[in-house]
Amino acid sequence: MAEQFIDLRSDTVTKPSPPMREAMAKAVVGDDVFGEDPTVNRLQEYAAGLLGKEAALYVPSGTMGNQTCIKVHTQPGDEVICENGAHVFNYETGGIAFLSGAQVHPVQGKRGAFGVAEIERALRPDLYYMPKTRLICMENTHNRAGGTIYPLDLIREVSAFARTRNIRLHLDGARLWNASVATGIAPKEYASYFDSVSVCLSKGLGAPVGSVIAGSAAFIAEARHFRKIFGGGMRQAGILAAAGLYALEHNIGRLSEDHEKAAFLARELAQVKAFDIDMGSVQTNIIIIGAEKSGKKPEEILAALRAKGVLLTMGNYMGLRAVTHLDVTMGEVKRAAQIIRETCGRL
Ligand code: TLP
Repeated sequence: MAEQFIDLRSDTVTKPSPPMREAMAKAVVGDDVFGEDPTVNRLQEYAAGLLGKEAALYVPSGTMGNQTCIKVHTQPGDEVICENGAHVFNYETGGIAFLSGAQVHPVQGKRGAFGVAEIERALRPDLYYMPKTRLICMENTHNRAGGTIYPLDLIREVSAFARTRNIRLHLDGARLWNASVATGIAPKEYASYFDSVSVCLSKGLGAPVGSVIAGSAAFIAEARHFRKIFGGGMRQAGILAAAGLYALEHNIGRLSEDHEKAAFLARELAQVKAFDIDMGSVQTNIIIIGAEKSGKKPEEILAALRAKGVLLTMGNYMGLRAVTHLDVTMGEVKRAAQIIRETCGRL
C-alpha cells in the first residue's frame, strides 16, 4: 500500500538498496560486545577517519548517539546550552533530563544557529547555587529550522569561546553529510571544532539503522560504557554496520541530488498563496512550510494530501515539512509539487 505514496515525510523512510542488502548479506560478523565484529570495527575506523577523530562507536540511533555523548560530558544538575529548535531538546523524549539528570538552557538562534552573544546571555556565573554550564550542543544541518547549514565562522567563534571557558562542545551532525556536500567543507573540518560528534547513517545515506559517534579515544571508551547501560550493546551488528559502511562509501556525494529536488519543490510550493516558505532556509533537503495563512490546522492539510497520495509531516509551529531523499525521484517530486499546488492552491 505504502508503495503508492510519494513519501516526503523524512529521509529516514529510505529502504536499503539491493547492493546495500548484498553488502549486508556478505558481512563478516563477530560479537561486538567483545569488540570482535570486524565489520563494526571497520565502520568505526572508517567513520573516525572521515571525522578526523581518534575513535568512533557504532550506536543504534541518532538519539542514542546524542544522548550517550551528553551523558559522558555532563553530571546531574549541569546545564546544556542548545538552540530552541534543537533535536536534542525537542524530539529526544526529554532524554537529557531522563538519562543525564541535566537541564537544558535553550537560546534563540537565527535559522538554527547561535553565536557567542547568545551563549554569553545564557552562561551561568560561577556561584555555588547556580547550575554549571557544562556543554553546548549545536546541530548541523538544523532540522527544525529547515535543514539549514551552520555557518563555519560561527562554529569557529563558539568553539574558541567554549575552550576558554572549559565548556564542552557536541555536534548533532545527523545530517552533517548534507552540510558538507552543500558547502564543500569536509566533515572532518566541521568536526575539528567539537569534542564529540554524532552522525547518522540511516537518514539521507539510506542505511536501515545506525549512527556513529566520534571523539577522543578516552571519550569513546567512556561512551562504550554508557552505550551498554542504555541497552545499545549489540552482538553480530556487522550485518547492520555493513549497510552503514556501504552508505558512507557510496551515498554521500549523491546528496546534492536531494538538495536539487528540495530547491525545485520549494520554488513550486512558494507559489501557493496560503504557504509561507523562507526560501533562504532551503539550503539542503528539508523544506519547512508555514501554513498559518490557510486558517487550516496542519493535520487537516496533511490528511488532504495523504488522500491524494502525498505524505508530508508536521514542521515547526503551525507548519508542514517536506524532505527529499534517495527513494524519491525528481519525477515523483514534480508530481508531488503538482498535487500539493492543486490541493492547497484553493485554501
Ligand atoms: N529526526 C527525525 C525525527 O526525529 C524528527 C526526522 O524525521 O527528521 N538529530 C537530528 C537532527 C535528527 O533530525 C534526528 C532524527 C535525530 C537526531 C535522531 O535520530 P534517530 O531517529 O535515529 O534517533
